[in-house]
Amino acid sequence: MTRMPIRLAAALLLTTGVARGETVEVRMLNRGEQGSMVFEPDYVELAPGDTLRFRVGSRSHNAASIDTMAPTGATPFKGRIDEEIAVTFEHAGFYGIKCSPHLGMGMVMLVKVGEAAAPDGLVDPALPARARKRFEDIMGRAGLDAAPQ
Ligand SMILES: [Cu+2]
Repeated sequence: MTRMPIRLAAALLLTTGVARGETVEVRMLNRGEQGSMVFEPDYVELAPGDTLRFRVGSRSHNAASIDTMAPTGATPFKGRIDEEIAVTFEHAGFYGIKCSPHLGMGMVMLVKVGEAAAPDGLVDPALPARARKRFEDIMGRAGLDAAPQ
């Protein structure tokens, strides 16, 4: 998994020609279709090697891994506030992503990479209530079983 500014990532792709996966853009927003403080889209299915590119839709957000919601071997990442990072996902499984300052307001998203079944207890019970609620909403919309605790 890589973590670098967009401009640098683009430059590397141009110079090395290693682009092999798809890139999906996610916007960090104060308000979106699913309410306030959201990633949009908040659920993405990727193939291993695909990249999420986080764009500033509204200011004062970031994108960071939730380290208790990632497959074994995944590399943690954390963008700075208003930093547009590109993250490539190599390991199949489910990844929780948060906005650090707005986790308590439920600003999270879920990523499925490759062929994977949502594990029991996917949603970390230690997360704030509004973050757990949004994960459950996402899983309901995505047709994934809500993980029983
Ligand atoms: Cu935020």
